[in-house]
Amino acid sequence: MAAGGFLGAGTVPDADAVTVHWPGEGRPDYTLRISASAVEIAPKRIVSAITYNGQFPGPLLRLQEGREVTVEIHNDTDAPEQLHWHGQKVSTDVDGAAEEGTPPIPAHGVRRITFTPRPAGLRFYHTHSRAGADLDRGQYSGQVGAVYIEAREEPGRHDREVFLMLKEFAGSFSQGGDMPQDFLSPPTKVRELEAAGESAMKASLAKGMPHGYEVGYRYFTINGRMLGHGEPVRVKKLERVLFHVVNGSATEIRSLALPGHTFRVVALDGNAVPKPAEVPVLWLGPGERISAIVEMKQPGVWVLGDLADDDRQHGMGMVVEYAGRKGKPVWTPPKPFRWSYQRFASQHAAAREPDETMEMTYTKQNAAEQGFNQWAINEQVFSSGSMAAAYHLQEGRRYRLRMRNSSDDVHPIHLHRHSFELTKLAGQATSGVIKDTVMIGGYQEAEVEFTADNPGLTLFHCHQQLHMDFGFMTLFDYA
Ligand SMILES: [Cu+2]
Repeated sequence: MAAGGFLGAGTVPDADAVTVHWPGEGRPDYTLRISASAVEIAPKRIVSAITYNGQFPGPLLRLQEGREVTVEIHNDTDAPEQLHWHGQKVSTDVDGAAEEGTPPIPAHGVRRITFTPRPAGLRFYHTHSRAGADLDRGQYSGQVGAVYIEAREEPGRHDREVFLMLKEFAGSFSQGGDMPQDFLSPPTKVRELEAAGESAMKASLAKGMPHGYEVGYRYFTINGRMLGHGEPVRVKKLERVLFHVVNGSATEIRSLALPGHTFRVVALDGNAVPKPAEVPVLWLGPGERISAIVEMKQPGVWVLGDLADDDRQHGMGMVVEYAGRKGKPVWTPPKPFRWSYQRFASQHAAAREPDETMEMTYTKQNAAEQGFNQWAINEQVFSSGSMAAAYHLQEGRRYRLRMRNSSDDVHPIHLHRHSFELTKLAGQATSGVIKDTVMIGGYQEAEVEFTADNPGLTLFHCHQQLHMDFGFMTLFDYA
């Protein structure tokens, strides 16, 4: 495998540093080992988590588009595991979702898979196990790592790359939470969805139900280190740094700002956007990725951090230090700013009308399942006991998903093994932005379109672990 590019401050360790196997002779290209490990997130502050190769984040896998790789996955834990290749167009046998029929990596066992990485860009890998009420399982654990698939020709208008993995540790349950819900643009809500959602919530509370459980965290990290406790990103004036940001959180929406600087967003979920644009703040739901170039033109020592003061003060940030500059890292909050995918979209209308439109309404039943909110798509609560596909695809046809969110929560909606195009957000038509995970705002509508080009069972779910674990999931199959 090619050596993995710049390996400096703030970057995720490259897999080559930890892999003992090399291609050829039937040896895998990469070996990943799932095991319980100690992660030192700050000096003498150690959390225990299930990780890949004893480290957090897992090793950065740099793959080449179209060049087959073999990965051997060992599971040293007591429970079967699934390793999902998020954002890649792979087969169900490899994808890493029990619901699609991917064989598990058995407890204390091993599984070897071979696949052809595609499409190019920033992807990631993570566990796809259900956690339910167990905050040591699923993506609450440390099973997250970045994948970068190099295109045959990489555009090289930056000086270097820095990978950032955003992740919380030490979760606990609370009733009600403080998740940001009001940062998406356009803000237009659908009155009918709001009325239905609010009256369902009122009825539940009137019956004496408490609010459903949410998860809060004690520690916040970027690349496994709390703010101030990792190596700073060391930069030089006028350097152009390409940040590859992955929201590896199980449940949290994250924001990032760097005082005095702007982010030129060049790719969303690893896919180049039609219209790169500069923004002061990045927002990412669980599972989303952003690639953005920052031109370093404000010498100083800065905090690259989350807008939420409490989360940043508990670690969600990283120091950016210019050469020759010393002192306490500076944070200043950016001016109010709303996140809009359309900012990076094409000016042209969609090129092709879909062959079929599928309707979906998302509803929440407050605290309905042992104190957890229960989620439904068109009134169907997914459970792994009833796994028949609810939606049927025909290869080659193009589908529109019309999604209506009848809850006040923002949902990062994820489609496996396919990419989709954003075509309408909160009533506004858009085109050209290709993603695999999209946030739909509270009481909002969104439409995405995709071509059925990868036969086999295809999982679709909200990427918020509490939501997917308590019903917010469905399956597509191919006729
Ligand atoms: Cu959700």
